[in-house]
Amino acid sequence: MTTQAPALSRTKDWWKSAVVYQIYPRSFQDSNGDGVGDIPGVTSRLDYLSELGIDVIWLSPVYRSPQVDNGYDISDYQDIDLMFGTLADLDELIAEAHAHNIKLVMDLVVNHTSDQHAWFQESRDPASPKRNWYYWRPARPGHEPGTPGAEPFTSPAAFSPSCWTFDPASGEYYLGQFSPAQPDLNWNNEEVRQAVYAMMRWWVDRGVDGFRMDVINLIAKPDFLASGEPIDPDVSLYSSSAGRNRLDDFLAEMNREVGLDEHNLMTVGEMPGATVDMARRLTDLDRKELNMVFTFEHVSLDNGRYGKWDLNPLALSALKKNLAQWQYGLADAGWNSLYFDNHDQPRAVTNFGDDSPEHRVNSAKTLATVLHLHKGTPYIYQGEELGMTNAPFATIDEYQDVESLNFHALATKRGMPEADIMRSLAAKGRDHARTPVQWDESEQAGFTTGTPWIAVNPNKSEINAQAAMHDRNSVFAHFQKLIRLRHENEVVREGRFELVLPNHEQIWAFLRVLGERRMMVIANCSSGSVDIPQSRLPILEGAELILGTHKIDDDAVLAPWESRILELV
Ligand code: TEU
Repeated sequence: MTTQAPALSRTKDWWKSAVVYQIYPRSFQDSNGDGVGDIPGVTSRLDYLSELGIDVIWLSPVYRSPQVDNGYDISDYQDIDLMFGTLADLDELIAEAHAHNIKLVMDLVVNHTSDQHAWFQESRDPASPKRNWYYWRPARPGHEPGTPGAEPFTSPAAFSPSCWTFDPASGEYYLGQFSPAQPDLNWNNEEVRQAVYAMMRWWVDRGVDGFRMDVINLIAKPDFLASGEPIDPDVSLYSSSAGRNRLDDFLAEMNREVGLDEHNLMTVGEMPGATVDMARRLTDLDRKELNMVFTFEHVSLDNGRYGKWDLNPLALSALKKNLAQWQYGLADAGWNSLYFDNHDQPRAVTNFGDDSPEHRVNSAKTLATVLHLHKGTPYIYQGEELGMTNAPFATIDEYQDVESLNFHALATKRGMPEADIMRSLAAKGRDHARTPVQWDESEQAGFTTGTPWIAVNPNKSEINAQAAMHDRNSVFAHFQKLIRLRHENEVVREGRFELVLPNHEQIWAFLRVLGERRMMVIANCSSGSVDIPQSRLPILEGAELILGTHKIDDDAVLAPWESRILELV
């Protein structure tokens, strides 16, 4: 028997005033000394999260998994991986979180399963009724199955050279857009959809408050795949959008069948490639599909033509205009999610700020100020509230992530110099977000009594939660104030957004307007001081300072990484 978690009341649109905190469990807190974070570890830190003031936890996957992609390869959706604990531990987490007035949102990874999932194992038999639960295709005509170049067509996967993997037992290939250990489910098959909805209802009954949906736009495949017709070997997975419009049908059906809207559950769809128009449509509440979308646009602005590893400089004007475009696009219908950081991204303070000892604290605070004063639902990624930085990994042995290792192997094969590969990894590797949360200055930063699965960042001596909680000027203290401000101030929640000084390359400034009330954020996103171009701004005289990062010496000048939130009169 399991203990049912007491439900927290969920009013309509409650998530519009909420701040979400993402937990990547394997790196959050270990409770049993095996070096891997776990669910009891999360439960033990709920007081800390209450102190921070967040409303919702989004828990990255804790389901049964071979851990090829750290849990984003699920072999059983209705059980917990032993490394993270048990279902009883999860029930306790839900109950305890609710007792702390914190809701809990599960990660839903249903574009693909693990290749170890029972569904896929059955599907490998061509005679199985589950054969059509995945995408199985014969070799390219005229080619010997399993030989180089015999894949049905050529498209790379995110974490391996090809999205097709040959299965010798049945002589055919299966599709996996991430790694061969993550075969894509066939959403055109009604049985697949109903199995997923049943699983989601089971979690809703267990007391969870919503779902973060992994790469959910990818469930809608182009027609040439969906139809089962012979495939033109010259197509690429991304060459056709026909058929992808079934996404709306799938999401509306899921909403109805699981009762997402009916139970006021929170939903956020992660969508690589989503545009503003698409997000507005999918998050228009009248359509009853999703509440929010995670866009990739603002975190891809510095991608070169070969993708994320191809490093390019990022202009502040490009970043703020991109966020503004989403603010304008979703002003009247739909809703934004706001993030700089997650488990796939480099640390925000390193990527967008200045993580040198001189500027780290102020740049972490100012980035947070800017993000949290936009309209939408802000997401904090574990450690962001401490201003944690990228790791100083210098050799490939220190990296663990399947994406990084695949990039290293491919780039080495193509002849890219090791130093260049390491520079890309140092800037963009996903492991930077995955080093253990720094709780204190002890050897393993209070994360584990054992050997951590990935090295602790040595800067835990300066950057840790214990120190931050005793420092009134810490990044943590600033996040507390920003969260409180959102809870208490309706202009922050509801105000219309307006970007000012769009082309300024140091200052990020914008207005939030609600009725007669006007707030202005003015932030120096550079490591040098800058004059405020007063003549090009609304009148600041007499404005009340709601929250600032610095003691103000000169009204007309912003210190490096100084930001001010003002209420205009
Ligand atoms: O990420 C989707 C996604 O597009 C990323 O994998 C992205 O391609 C990559 O991180 C950018 O370099 C989601 C999860 O957030 C990620 O952790 C998983 O690995 C992935 O899906 C597969 O489930």
